Amino acid sequence: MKHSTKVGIIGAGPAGLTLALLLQKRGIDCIILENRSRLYVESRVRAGLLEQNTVDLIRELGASERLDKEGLEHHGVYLSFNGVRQRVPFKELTGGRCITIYGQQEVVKDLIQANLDRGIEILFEAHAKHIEGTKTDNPSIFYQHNGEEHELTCDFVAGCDGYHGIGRQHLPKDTYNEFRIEYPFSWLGILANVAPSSDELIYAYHERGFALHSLRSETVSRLYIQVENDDTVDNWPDEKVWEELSIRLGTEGWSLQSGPIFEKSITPMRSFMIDNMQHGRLFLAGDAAHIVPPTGGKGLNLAVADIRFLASALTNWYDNQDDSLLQSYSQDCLRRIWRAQDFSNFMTYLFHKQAPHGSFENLLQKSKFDYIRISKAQATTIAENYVGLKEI
Ligand code: FAS
Ligand code: PHB
Repeated sequence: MKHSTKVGIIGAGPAGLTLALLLQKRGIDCIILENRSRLYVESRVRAGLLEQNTVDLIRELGASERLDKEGLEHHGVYLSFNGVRQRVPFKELTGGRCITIYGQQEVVKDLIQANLDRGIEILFEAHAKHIEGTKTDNPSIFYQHNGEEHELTCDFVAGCDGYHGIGRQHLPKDTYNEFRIEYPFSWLGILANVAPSSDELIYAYHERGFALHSLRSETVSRLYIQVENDDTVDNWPDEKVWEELSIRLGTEGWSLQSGPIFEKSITPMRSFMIDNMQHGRLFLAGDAAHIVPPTGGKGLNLAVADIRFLASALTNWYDNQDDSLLQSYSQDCLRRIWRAQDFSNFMTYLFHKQAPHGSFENLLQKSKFDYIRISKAQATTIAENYVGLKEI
């Protein structure tokens, strides 16, 4: 079947779903092609930290009813180094900006429901196979759905299809530079039915390795452990997970509550990006163009930040036949992407075990940690990057 729309969106993750809602709000038709089922994308456990900008956008889109009810607004974060814990009061240091803890799968559920309620077409289990004509005025996405081949012709293609999608593959190699760090460690992430042992997140360096205490609700905790890249969840029975977390997160006068773990997965840590996110009528957004190590809690938030620029650029083109924002799209996004890459890399090197305990490199880590405690300027730097800069 051949059909058409104004903007063809590949991917129903945070990027694709927010783009569709912003376009619909401005009267621009679009269709989302998503290769997984609705159930799959709504149950995929990933991020959990929403920056102020992201919460503001979801509210602006009128899709924040559950988020406002169930999201956990945080005003500070704990940083720990070998059992010494300090708190960074980011609300106080940033003039009131906060983060909200709310699982990415909940965000995706809310955004999908909002898209469907507003009549936006999302084709689930529709696998985009290739894109043609991006240097013409009507590119096409060729996709497979219900065992049949289809063609979606559009004015623009939005590659919101993540790190493993086809969007980035469509960019000619000589149109961008690629930057990459593959870190020598991964994260074992768990979800457990146990009340959080801390009211705010705890990022901890320990000589045995990094650990992060996050949460999802008053009864569900989300925690992470630094593991080797070749480690597997089979090596981590619940008892061992809780014992290791308790050691790495421990501090005087505090104890970690344990409980039944119902989700366990290992995610590699990488920094990745390209310095051009467009080719003709194809525009990339989110993980399709960049990956940050989750230590800064930036992945989902960067995806949404790209979309703000892309939606404005497309609106400007349809409303005023002005392509200036489309031309500057990549450069506009890259300012925030570089900032998020730097902060995520800083937090990753600060909190992960990479050098022998007591080595010069390790003592430099400790010096960075101590500096946050004694310097309001450095604490403010951490705070404003963590909650996300309002403008950049
Ligand atoms: P997404 O990957 O979310 O969405 C892309 C969508 O495109 C997917 O639904 C995919 O099925 C679809 N797609 C791909 N190819 C397609 C094709 N050919 N045709 C049709 N559809 C196609 N970030 C954090 O901040 N904190 C975390 O703790 C964290 N943990 C993560 C754990 C894992 C395992 C992963 C993979 C990522 C994690 N992230 C984390 C990053 C994550 O939250 C991303 O930044 C966020 O999902 C980016 O959103 P999108 O750009 O929309 O990409
Ligand atoms: C999470 O709650 O999943 C989370 C929070 C902060 C991070 C990474 C993940 O930096």
